[in-house]
Amino acid sequence: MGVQGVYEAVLALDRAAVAEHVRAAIDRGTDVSEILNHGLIAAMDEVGRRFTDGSLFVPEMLMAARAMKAGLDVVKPLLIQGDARPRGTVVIGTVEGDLHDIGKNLVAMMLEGAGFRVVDLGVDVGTDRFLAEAGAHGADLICLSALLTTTMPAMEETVRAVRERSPRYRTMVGGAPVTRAFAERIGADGYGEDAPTAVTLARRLVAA
Ligand code: B1M
Repeated sequence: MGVQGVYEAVLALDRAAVAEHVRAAIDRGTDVSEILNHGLIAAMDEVGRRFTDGSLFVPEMLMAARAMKAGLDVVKPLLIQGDARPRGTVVIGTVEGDLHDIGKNLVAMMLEGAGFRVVDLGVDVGTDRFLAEAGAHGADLICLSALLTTTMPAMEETVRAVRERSPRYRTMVGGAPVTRAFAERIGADGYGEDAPTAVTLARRLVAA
């Protein structure tokens, strides 16, 4: 079954089976990025397609998210066992009005694995909280995730406020509806297309 089993277990909304298939794939030596991209993330894309065409509803989307999280919990130790040198402090959160956190959690795990100290503020985080926590933790970088087109303005507002009120912090943005062009237009310092890209970019932004 392999990665296909992971994919199918997410679509079956079966948390225990997802964890089991991910564990089995790891034991067989399957690359973690293969498990993520072709198993877990591909399944969530299919969930999104089914939601759009009306064959699946919010409760199922939530169950799929829980199933995906069960899989992420299994791969997490592999994602964070990398580089132990402290590279800087990152404050990360999903922007105000937005409750999606799977992609943000994945980015946070990979940043941690790359040696960053990560302060995860969770979801529905407003501008003032981003700034207060960045100050309290001596952050180098503020990372903002948005999954809804309707919360992209909140991202824009936070990035603008950081530039105006605390320009010493770098900002990185990402999430499914966010594009490089949008990131540039709102004045973010970087755009992470996916979690590995976000890590490469965070290294560059913190070193700059
Ligand atoms: Co929602 N939802 N959802 N949802 N949901 C989407 C985003 C949607 C595209 C589904 C669809 O219609 N096809 C759609 C948005 C449409 C739009 O904006 N135009 C949508 C909608 C409409 C909604 C509601 C409004 C539904 C409703 O209530 N009627 C509602 C909104 C609630 C709210 O936030 N206020 C809602 C609710 C939910 C659930 C709570 C049920 C659940 C979230 C559970 C959770 O996160 N804990 C959910 C889910 C699961 C999804 C889909 C199916 C999957 C998202 C996901 O986890 N993907 C999603 C469809 C889809 O995206 N295909 C959908 C996997 C994850 C690994 O990918 O988050 O993109 P992603 O992260 C990637 C990259 O984007 C990037 O790296 C990650 C790894 O590669 N990345 C960054 C992300 N953040 C980054 C930050 C960075 C850098 C890279 O730097 C800082």
